[in-house]
Amino acid sequence: MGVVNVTPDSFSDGGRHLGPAGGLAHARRLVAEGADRLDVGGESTRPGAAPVAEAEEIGRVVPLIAAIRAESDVPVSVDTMKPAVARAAVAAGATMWNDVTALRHAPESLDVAAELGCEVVLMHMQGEPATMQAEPHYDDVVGEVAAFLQARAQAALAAGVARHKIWLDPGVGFGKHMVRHNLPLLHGLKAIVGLGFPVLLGASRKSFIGALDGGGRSADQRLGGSLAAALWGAQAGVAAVRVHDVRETVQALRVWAAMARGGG
Ligand code: HH2
Repeated sequence: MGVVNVTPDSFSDGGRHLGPAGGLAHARRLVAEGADRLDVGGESTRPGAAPVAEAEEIGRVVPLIAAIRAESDVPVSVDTMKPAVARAAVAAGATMWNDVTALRHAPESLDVAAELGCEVVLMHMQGEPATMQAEPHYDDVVGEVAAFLQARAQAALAAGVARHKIWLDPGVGFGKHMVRHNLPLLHGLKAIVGLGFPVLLGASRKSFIGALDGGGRSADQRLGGSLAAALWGAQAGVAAVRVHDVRETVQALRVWAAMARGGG
């Protein structure tokens, strides 16, 4: 899954692909590089990011999704916590709602997801984006994330979301200490895969990679660590990885898969 952020302030690529034209050029590039899906986002979730009004967010993502849809069959997800944005994105051709709040942001989120009939990504986050990195606390990070995701999947099923439309995501970096929480969570990823839903892993360019590499690496200097995390995810059985560097990730996964098969 290639990331297309049409935001001025995303932590890894904010401001680089602004406007439908910039976003479309980036989307085309990611598809040419081998992305099987695109994730279009119009609001940054990084701590301290400015909130975006609903109409503004729709104005950022909908024209881009429509433009991608007009020229490509690549499945598109919309990265939003707002049901109205998800609704507009699905009307424009998105087939997946990627929600970092696991359909908890608005009271109607679960019902809207069921009504839209799209795939949903239910991601774990402790706290709210603005403050989530202040003091995250877990007694057992893998167990707590797994229990949360299991409960959100049950809530989605109870609201009428079809079982085969549900994806889970452990939410690397969302209300988790860079090393103390993200590393045990990644180490225990198989427990999340074992819940029986496809898992999406988003570790690309995240801060724990910089922390493990001496602390001084900016987001676009974290490719090596991002590839290591993608391969770790593949080995643990995740169904997709959400990445910024598609070409390099596709190559790494192809080589890993060939070695895993033992040839061919
Ligand atoms: N990470 C980010 C955003 N959305 N969605 C899922 N399902 N999983 C993730 O790990 C995830 C996500 C953060 O990355 P990015 O989009 O590059 O930054 P920002 O939120 O600042 O736009």
